[in-house]
Amino acid sequence: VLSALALSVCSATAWATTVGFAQVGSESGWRTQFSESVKAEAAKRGIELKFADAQQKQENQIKAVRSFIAQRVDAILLAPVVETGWMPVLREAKRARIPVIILDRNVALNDDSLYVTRIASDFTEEGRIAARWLMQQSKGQCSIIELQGTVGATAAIDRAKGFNEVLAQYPDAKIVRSQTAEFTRAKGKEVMESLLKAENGGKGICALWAHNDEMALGAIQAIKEAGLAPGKDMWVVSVDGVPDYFKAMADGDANATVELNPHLGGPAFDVVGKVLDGDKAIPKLIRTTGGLFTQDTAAAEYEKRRLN
Ligand code: GYE
Repeated sequence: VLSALALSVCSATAWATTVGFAQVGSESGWRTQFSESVKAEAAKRGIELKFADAQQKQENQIKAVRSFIAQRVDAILLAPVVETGWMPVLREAKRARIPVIILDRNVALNDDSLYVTRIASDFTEEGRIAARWLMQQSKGQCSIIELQGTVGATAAIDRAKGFNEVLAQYPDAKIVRSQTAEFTRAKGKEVMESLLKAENGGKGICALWAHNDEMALGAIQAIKEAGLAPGKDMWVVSVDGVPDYFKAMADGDANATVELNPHLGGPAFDVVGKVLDGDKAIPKLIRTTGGLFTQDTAAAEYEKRRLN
């Protein structure tokens, strides 16, 4: 009996997995859903999660990763704020033999042995989808205000790239103002206010293209306060598909969004399990996908999503 007890205590310890998660922050509804997905999935699988919110600052994330290494976690999940500057700390993780899994935005490295895999959507394609939709609606004639995401973040770089790639085929469509609003609702409102002022109150503007729903939701307020009707006087298109934005579409204040899957917890811990089991055949990129949503299905989609 004693030895059976000792054995079970022993194996319980051997099985407990500790994972550190260095998250960007809580700048958007999408990000919050993503954090919740990781927390819920860890709890479900009996994994001990150390969660660090970097408040959109890379220096905080680097500190978090260093502290995970010092605590000798079994694996690290990193959702990086920006692409550059990760080499030193990822080398430290490798030296400590702690596998790192990149979630969402990318890291710029010239040594891909520093991470196991990246689980992410194709941000360039999201930009293309948004632009194709807008060019169809506006018949290729459109003066656009762009609200960019965080400077240096893959989601901002690639969404702009994809959007501009499509726009380049339409000589009568152009981005007349573009500025970062850091992926937040408050900044989205503030920046949109100033861009509308700079554009004669927004009268000649055909569309708002925002790199995420959160900024679009802030900008919608600014458009209203400028005396225009968002979704009617001005097309509003963005990315993420958060419940609040479905509500805005159902209310007629926004027109379209490209959905981004926030449920990264399951796939992330699947990879953690595989890598700790010694699986060497994990692909370097695991894609999540999403599609375009518009006003016609918004009310029903909102009902489905608001409780999740
Ligand atoms: O679209 C936005 C956010 O990195 C793709 O980050 C992500 C973006 C997402 O906070 O809402």
